[in-house]
Amino acid sequence: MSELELGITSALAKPQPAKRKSLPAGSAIQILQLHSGPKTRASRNLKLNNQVLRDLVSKVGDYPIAVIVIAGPGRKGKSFMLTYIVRYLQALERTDDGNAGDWMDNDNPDVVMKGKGFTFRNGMARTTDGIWMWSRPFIIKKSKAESPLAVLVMDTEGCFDPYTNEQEQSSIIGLSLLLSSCFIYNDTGLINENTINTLAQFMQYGQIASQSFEGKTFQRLMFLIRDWNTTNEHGAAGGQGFIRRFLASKHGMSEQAARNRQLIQDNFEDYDAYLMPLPGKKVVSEEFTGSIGEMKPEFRNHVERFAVNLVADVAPKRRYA
Ligand SMILES: Nc1nc2c(ncn2[C@@H]2O[C@H](COP(=O)(O)OP(=O)(O)OP(=O)(O)O)[C@@H](O)[C@H]2O)c(=O)[nH]1
Ligand SMILES: [Mg+2]
Repeated sequence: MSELELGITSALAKPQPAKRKSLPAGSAIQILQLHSGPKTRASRNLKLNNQVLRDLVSKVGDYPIAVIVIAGPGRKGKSFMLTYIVRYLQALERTDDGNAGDWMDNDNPDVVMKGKGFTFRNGMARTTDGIWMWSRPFIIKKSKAESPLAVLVMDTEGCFDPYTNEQEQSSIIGLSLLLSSCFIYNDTGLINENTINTLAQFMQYGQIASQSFEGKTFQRLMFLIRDWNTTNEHGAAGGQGFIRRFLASKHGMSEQAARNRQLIQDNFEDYDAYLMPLPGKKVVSEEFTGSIGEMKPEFRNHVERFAVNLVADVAPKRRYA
């Protein structure tokens, strides 16, 4: 078990809640670096920022912890979406009944979001390096009746690009899967077989791990599909149709493809998809500041709904046996 896992799992083993306390705003902070060695073609070295991680875990206190992680190919809006999830969690922290109201601040559509969350940027160059987390948990209540929950948010380097080799990719996806109680897999269009293969490999490890405790190894898988224009149906409703078709074994499919799909279904307690519409020209321009005023209204509405739906279903990370 890595130190990162140990840190989070030992926090998970603590007793249950107390009163909510207010914490400073926080910022994105790197917890795992991938350093290039002298041989540029060799794998980069993994370096865990232990101190940062310890500080972070110490802020969780006695609350149950949920961990939202986003992963997937590079340059597909992962950090941008997490920035809005952070904005929503910050608003939720300010309420006690799970209703964050107009948290996107529709009366002020020009609020710049660049610099207020995880770094997002246009262009071809990779932006997120290694693994980042918000420097503190968000202590939220999903409704008046529910007890507070500490939510950790984690952003990861893009995978499946020419700069991330297989070993690095496995480290990022493996850690993301193991640590998350909600794993968002972010991609555009239809999910390709390479991705399914990679996920399925981890499901096999998961099956071995799950022999030591009851239930499925992984909790929630959310496929977040950007720029969906294959059909007109978007959001969670569109996502349901997508996931049904995507995970079904079809006549003519290779044995491996069918097996991979079964592994995903067998190892996650819950899986879902959300289809995002195109964001509009300004969002993909160099000048994009992240404000809602620059987004196409339909896209803006889906960013809001996605964040709200995701957090509504987020569950505490189950303890490891
Ligand atoms: N086409 C498209 N672009 C988007 C969408 N959401 C955000 N973007 C833009 O995509 C660009 C890249 O966003 P990032 O959040 O930095 O992407 P990333 O996946 O985190 O990139 P890496 O960290 O390099 O892996 C930004 O300019 C965003 O404004 C979307 O749904 N579709
Ligand atoms: Mg990023």
